Amino acid sequence: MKVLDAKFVQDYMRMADDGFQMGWHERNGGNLTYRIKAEEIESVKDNLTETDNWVEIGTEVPGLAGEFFLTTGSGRFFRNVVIDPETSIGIIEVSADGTKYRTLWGLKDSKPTSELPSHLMNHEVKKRVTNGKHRVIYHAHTTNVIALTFVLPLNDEVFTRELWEMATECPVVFPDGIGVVDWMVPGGRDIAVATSKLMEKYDAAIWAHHGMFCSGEDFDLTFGLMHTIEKSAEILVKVMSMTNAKRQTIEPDQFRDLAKDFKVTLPEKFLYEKKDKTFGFADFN
Ligand code: 2HA
Ligand code: ZN
Repeated sequence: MKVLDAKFVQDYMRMADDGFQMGWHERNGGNLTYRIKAEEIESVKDNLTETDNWVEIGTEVPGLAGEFFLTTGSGRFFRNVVIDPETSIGIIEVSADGTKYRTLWGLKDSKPTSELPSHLMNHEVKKRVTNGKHRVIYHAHTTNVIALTFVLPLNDEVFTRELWEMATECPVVFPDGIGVVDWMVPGGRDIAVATSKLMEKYDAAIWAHHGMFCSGEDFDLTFGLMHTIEKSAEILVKVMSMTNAKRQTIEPDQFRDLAKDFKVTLPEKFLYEKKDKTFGFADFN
């Protein structure tokens, strides 16, 4: 089968375009990687080109040795993924020692995303902690989440709790919470290590003043997670624009009731008693 006819490639391109339509991918902002299933790579193997051009990843991911990924290209625009896929995206293979990759299809005049170390280290953690279920890592420049990183204390408890409070579905969609990484230089191993540590316990991590990383089983769930969190952040931005204190909100015991009915476990560290009705300001600084 031609690579572009494969369903996983079609689904990937649709998600990339959806992200662009949401306004999360200005210029070359954001990146998307998918860990390809054995039967999927088999279905397109006649259209892959093997070379000996192995390139350093910039970190080690032995847990992904021999895995194949569909990835956006460095400097490429999400806006162009559906228009010019062979230039904008490509298929890579990770070497047997997990330190290098080679390109097998696409990425014409390009290379994989500049955030490849973060993507692959996140994939390695998620593959391990979900027994291979998670396959998608998505990085987007979500406007409202970024805005919040200028005003909320940069910690997991405040971001999780405040975003949970903004929409009843949130604790059901991301019951484990959200992690936050302080501002760091993007593209390198340090930010990859910090993010992948958070991915041990969360499916979403916020990069202060930059954007968000989400992990999921498939394109729908991963896009849906990004969308839900960013929507909640939009509501929070609107509320904070109207007032410096909530008049009413969802209270800790109400979250506990919700958890029971929806059969999710909500860690108690996010259900702290607040000192006042501000946005975590009085509880954390
Ligand atoms: O260039 O979003 O973080 C794409 C990015 C870097
Ligand atoms: Zn980015």
